[in-house]
Amino acid sequence: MVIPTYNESENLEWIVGRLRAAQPGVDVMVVDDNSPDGTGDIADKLAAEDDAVSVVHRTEKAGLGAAYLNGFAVALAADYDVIGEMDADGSHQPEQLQRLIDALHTADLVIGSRYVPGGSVVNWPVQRLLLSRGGNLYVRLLLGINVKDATAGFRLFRRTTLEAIDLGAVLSTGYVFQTDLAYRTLTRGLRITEVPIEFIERERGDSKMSGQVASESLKLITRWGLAERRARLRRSRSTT
Ligand SMILES: Nc1nc2c(ncn2[C@@H]2O[C@H](COP(=O)(O)OP(=O)(O)OP(=O)(O)O)[C@@H](O)[C@H]2O)c(=O)[nH]1
Ligand SMILES: [Mg+2]
Repeated sequence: MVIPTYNESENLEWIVGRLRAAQPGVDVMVVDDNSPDGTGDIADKLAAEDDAVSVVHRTEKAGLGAAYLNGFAVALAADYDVIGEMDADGSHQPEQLQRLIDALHTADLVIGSRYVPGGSVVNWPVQRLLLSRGGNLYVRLLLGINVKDATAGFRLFRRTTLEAIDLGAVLSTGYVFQTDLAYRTLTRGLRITEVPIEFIERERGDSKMSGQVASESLKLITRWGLAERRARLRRSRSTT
C-alpha cells in the first residue's frame, strides 16, 4: 500500500499501525513530500522498526498524483503484483482493506467506494458532500464512464493494470489523478469493481484539498470529455 503524506505527523504512526495490524502480509510505502512538520522522520522511524515499511522522500510538495507516480514506479521495480493507494488521515480504514483484496480476484482495479449501496461518508459538511457528488456526476456525464466514485483514493491495482495504462503519459499531478487513472483503466478495456466503504472525515491535521485542486479537476475533466466527444464524432463520420 502506497501512502502519500504531507504534514501528517499526527496521523502517520496511527494509520500505519492499524494497517500492519489489520493486514500483516501487506507492505507499506510512505511517500513524503518533505513535510515541514517532521512526517518524514516519523516514517523513517517506522521503517527502521519494521521491515515491511519503507519510505520514499521527495524534495518538495508536488501534488498527490506526482507522489503516487513516484511510489508506483518504486513498487513496480520491486516486483509487487498488487499495488494500492490509501490516505494517511484515517479516512480510509485499514480494517476494510480486505473487502478490496477479495474483489481484486475478478477485477483489474478495485475502488473503495462511498457512493455504491452500502458505502457511506461520516462527518462531512453538506457542502463537501455536494462538491464530491457533483464532481462525480460531472465525471460520469462528461467521460461517459459508469463509476460511482471515480475520485476516490482507496484502491488496489493489479500490476498488469498499472503497466497497461501508460503511467509515463499521466500529467495530472493533483487529485484529478484518481479520475485520470480510472478513465485510463476503462479505456484500455480493463475491469473496475467498486466495493462499499465507510469514509470517515479526518479528525487531525489539515486538509490539502483546495480551490486550485478543484479547478484543475474541472478543467481537465472538461478537456478529456470534449476530446472523447470529438473522437466519437470523427469515428461516426468516417463510418458513414
Ligand atoms: N506526498 C504528498 N501527499 C499529499 C499531497 N497532497 C495530499 N497528500 C496526501 O494525500 C492524502 C489525501 O489528502 P487530504 O488532505 O486528506 O485530502 P482529502 O482527503 O481530499 O481532504 P480531507 O477530506 O479534507 O482530508 C493524505 O494522506 C495527504 O497527506 C502532496 O502534494 N504530496
Ligand atoms: Mg483526507
